[in-house]
Amino acid sequence: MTQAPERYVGGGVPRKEDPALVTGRANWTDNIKLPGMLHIAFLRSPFAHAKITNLDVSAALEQPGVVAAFTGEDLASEWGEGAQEAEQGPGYTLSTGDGQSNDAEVNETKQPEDASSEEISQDDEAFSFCAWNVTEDMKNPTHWPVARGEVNYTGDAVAVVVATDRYKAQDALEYIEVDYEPMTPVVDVEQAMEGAPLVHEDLGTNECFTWALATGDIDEAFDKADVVVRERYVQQRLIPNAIEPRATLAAREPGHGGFVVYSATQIPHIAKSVLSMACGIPEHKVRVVAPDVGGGFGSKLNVYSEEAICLALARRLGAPIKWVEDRSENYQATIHGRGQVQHLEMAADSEGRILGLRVRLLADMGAHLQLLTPGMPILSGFMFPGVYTFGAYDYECKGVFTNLTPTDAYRGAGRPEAAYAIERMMDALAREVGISPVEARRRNFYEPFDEPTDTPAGIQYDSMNMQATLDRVLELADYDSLREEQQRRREANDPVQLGIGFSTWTEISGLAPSQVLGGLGLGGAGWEAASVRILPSGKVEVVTGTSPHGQGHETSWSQIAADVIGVTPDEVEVLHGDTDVSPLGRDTYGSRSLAVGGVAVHLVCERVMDKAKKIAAHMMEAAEDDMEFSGGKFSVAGSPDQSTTIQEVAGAAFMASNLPEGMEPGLNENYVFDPPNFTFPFGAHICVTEVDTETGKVRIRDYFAVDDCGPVINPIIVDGQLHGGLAQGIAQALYEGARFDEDGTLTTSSMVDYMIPGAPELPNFTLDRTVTPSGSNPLGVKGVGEAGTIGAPQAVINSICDALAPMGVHNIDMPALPMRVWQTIQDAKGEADAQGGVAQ
Ligand code: MCN
Repeated sequence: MTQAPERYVGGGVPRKEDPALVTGRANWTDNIKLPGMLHIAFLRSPFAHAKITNLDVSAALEQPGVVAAFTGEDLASEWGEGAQEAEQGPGYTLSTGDGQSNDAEVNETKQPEDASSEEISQDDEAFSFCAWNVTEDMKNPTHWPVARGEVNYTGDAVAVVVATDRYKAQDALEYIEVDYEPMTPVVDVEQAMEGAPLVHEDLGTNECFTWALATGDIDEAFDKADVVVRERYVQQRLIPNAIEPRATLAAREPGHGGFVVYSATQIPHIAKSVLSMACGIPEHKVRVVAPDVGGGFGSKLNVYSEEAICLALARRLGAPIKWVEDRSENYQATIHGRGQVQHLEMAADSEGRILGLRVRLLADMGAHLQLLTPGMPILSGFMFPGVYTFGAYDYECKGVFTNLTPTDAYRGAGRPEAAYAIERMMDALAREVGISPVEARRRNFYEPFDEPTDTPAGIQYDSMNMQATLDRVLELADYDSLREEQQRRREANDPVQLGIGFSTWTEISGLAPSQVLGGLGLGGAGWEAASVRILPSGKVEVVTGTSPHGQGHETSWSQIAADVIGVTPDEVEVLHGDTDVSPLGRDTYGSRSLAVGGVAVHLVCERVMDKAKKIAAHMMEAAEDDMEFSGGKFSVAGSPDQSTTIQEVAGAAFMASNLPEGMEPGLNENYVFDPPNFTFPFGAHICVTEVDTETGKVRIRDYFAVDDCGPVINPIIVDGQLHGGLAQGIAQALYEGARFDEDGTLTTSSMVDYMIPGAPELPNFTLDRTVTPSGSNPLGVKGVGEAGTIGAPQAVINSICDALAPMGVHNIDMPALPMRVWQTIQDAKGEADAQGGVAQ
């Protein structure tokens, strides 16, 4: 036994997860091989919008190693409640071989000769993976896992081939005969709302929903305003790039009577419910396992057609079915993030105090609604007021269908969009009123508070002290000398100008409470569960409902448990990611895991220690109230030499031969925590750029970030989360953006065309923190997983605009690639010339 120090929480405990991850010992979904396993590949639509006039998979069936091939019509009976009756398996003989993928015997699977787009029967159920009904009249088009009759975006699955290995399945796709009748695609949200062709003709509109939120008297605010600022911002679509693409393996569980689905998912618990409904398999017969998952960034906070197809085919063919996405499929058929056109109007007095904010927003849903698609602009809606308090807010968003890849949660999920817009507006306001960006912000901050405080968006922030984070970042950056340097360069007409950009931001994290989420129409609770077992030896097993895929929960939760139980983090094993092992959970997203799941771990450990204390008191023949616990030992107050260790208590609890009268043996407890409010991390960032006015090239010279996520469990992990998050935020500002041509074809369809920055493109980050505890949970913690991504883009763009302000440049759309920056400078020069100005 190692002597435990008093506290591990707050200490830089190295991540337990890393040795396996960096030495090739991780267990990715694609590493899992089951006997008789078959592989599937998808034929995907090259058209953004087309009718399928002919589809024949029979030639593919003749190809070597091909076991079966299916169209959407063939699989129609697999979905929804009635699907059980469709069970046909096993239509395939399992090999008793060595478990390799290409050793199976091939059965003939009879296919219809021509499975083209016939009329979809009236009796067919509507089908969708979407769990967020943001309004009662929201339009939710039927979303078949494999298209039936019509394709709605490039990458829509048209047919699926099953073969003995992945390459044979892929090769056979070429033999599928398919004819399309192209239809005019809708590739732009504004065009979609202006009577463009319809994405789904049966809906009669491209509008998915209108959602509104209003507080205060917005008309009065604008009537009284001395200053009105109006801007239009575009949030370009982003493509999530987890290191591990999606992957799924579904199989019958031997002896279990049910199915197991291994999936590279962030949400095994949610996937279990959704897949059970999608395939009509009773929930208790579906087990979902998330093995090691190579990142997700929100893109694996989803239940995808491909997962449901693997499960349905495992049932239909009686064989394990594996699918591993390739990178081009990832680009086309995994969700995209962002995609908003934002119109903002801000009313302020002559001193720059905000009176009201009006936001009108079009949010690109893409062709179908994925799990949470419509909820993204709703999350934005709560966050546009940012860290500023004012009297009137008027928000309206419209979800809009386009013939593009569906959108959904991508790191930040609705909050980066809002933080970007309000922070760009603050700079616009400062310019209009003639005050500095720092002063414009300070005049509108909340006074520091640590009790729930109403916001213009009708929610309550938990705690905030923006003044302290802003002061600290100004100090860290040596702000005055930066401005002096900027002035020198301006006076010297330096072709490389210095920009100083601010972002003072907050976000909504720690997703719970269930009651609020339910009130917003989300079909899913927000609590989190934890269990603890102190084993007879005193070693500890913690079971969590969170599902880490890079965030280091095994380390953080060990620290939390170790502190309460008085052991070392190495003596704690954290179990997760398997619905049989951790049956209760709401998974990992929305920077919720610590503030809900980590807190549940803390609370369950306290609960088990209450019992341990009773046992220790009984063992020491002392009153429970006199017991003290420190350094892993119970002692009686006033006699510290008389003690019993937690390990001795654990042994006694297990042996159960000397327990207090009527006490249940063992040291095992459960806890489900549903917090009273969200948590609202905040921060102040300064981005220092050097902008080459001759080439448009932007270099981030320094990036200073002072973040506040309440007390920190593990500073190494928090810094890592911030580094990754900042990189993604900077990527949106400077490099990344999905582009489609007018036919709806993705032109940034590979990593060659879609620029993901690496270390050479990124600065050294200078980080610091303030600590303002949250009242939403007993640890006072707030989330940090998305902080950098939410804080960064506006700091970068504000910085570039600041550098170019003397040339009359006030806005640059993201990504600020050199060509775009250069062109913006040329346009500003042209305008200045036209007005007889003196732009340099
Ligand atoms: N933490 C801490 N102290 C705090 C806050 C957090 O020590 N005050 C630690 C936590 O203990 C945890 C980590 O920071 O180990 C992140 O915690 P939290 O902020 O609760 O976020 P989640 O664990 O819920 O992670 C989700 C978040 C999201 S929404 C995305 S997207 C994202 C992210 O995490 N995707 C990631 N970080 C990622 N990191 C990796 N490597 N890969 C992804 O896909």
